[in-house]
Amino acid sequence: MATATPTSTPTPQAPAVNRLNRQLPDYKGLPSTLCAGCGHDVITGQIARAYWESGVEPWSLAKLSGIGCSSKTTAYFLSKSHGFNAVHGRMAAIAAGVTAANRRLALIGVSGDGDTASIGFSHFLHTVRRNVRMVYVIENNGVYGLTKGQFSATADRGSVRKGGVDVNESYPIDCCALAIEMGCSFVARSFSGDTKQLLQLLKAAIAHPGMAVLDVVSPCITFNNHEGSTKSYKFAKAQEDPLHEIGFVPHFEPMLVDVDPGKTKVIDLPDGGKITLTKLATDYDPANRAGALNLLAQDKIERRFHTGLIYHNPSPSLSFIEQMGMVDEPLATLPQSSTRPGREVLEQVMESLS
Ligand SMILES: Cc1ncc(C[n+]2csc(CCOP(=O)(O)OP(=O)(O)O)c2C)c(N)n1
Ligand code: SF4
Ligand SMILES: [Mg+2]
Repeated sequence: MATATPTSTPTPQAPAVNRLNRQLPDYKGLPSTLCAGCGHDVITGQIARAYWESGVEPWSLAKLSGIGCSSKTTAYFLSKSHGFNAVHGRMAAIAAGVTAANRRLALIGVSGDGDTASIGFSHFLHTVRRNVRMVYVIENNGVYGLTKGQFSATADRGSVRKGGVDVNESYPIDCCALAIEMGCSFVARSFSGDTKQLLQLLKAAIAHPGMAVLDVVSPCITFNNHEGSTKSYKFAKAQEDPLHEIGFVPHFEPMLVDVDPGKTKVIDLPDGGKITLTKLATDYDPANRAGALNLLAQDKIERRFHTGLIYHNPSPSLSFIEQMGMVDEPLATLPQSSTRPGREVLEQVMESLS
């Protein structure tokens, strides 16, 4: 005789929430219109998760971008945040304006290797050297994906275009090396196929009190995923060499892991958060600026591809708005008496200049 197995109704699990009692879907955006399998979509998912885990209020954030498949992605995360989609290559300049107008907004900019290293290159460099406080993500696929796969300025010398005919003869621009040269205090490289590392780097970048540049190799599966490309998924997967295993503990969470000082270096951040770097094959010190530049130069020669926190200065220089002496209040909330000084004030200024 068959016996009935007792069944019970499973207890519904409460959805996971962050410290603001918000769920992960609160940090998502519109459905992506990119090609299925595009590396950029993976980065979008990690950006949403990083802000969720960091407990940032969506309305306290502004998302900025330029033009390109990568620049479209700001529509696909944090739909409750502010957003500005600039013309091609001008995202960095807009970011400087946004932070000057309202320093209380946190900023994330998403750009492509074309948007940043070609048409927007001077804006990128000056924004780095002015230390505009923002997370600046470069979704680096070595091509102009949106306009059908021309080589970008980050394409390695000798890379072959889809179809196997065109070979890139120009030297590549390394946005990480240039960012270090321009005084950036947080420079990281990652790969869209390494989601665990990318998430930790994004969270550390969000907590960083200065400009944080993240160059993420993000394969364009439609135009740059073939033999002869050094930004294909297969090449990146084989060549990715993490410098360390990175962890991040935000200021509002206790540090629960036991740290072996021989293996793990803990970096204390000004807000109380911590970055942990656990040694892998070799010792790497991201505080050594010359060492970081040397690593990147060697990578270029040897066609290697190191990922992780490449350079970090725990005491960044004054940010752009601090250098400018901007007031704390958003400019739009200031009274006319502050924004339109009268004739006497202008006369005093002229007098002081004579
Ligand atoms: C002023 C201007 N010049 C050229 C273009 C054409 N254009 C659109 S996107 C793009 C390059 C995009 O490449 P990238 O920034 O690497 O983004 P991806 O599509 O690869 O993610 C170019 C040249 C444009 N939109 N505006
Ligand atoms: S063309 Fe390339 S970069 Fe653009 S969405 Fe498709 S796979 Fe992504
Ligand atoms: Mg590109």
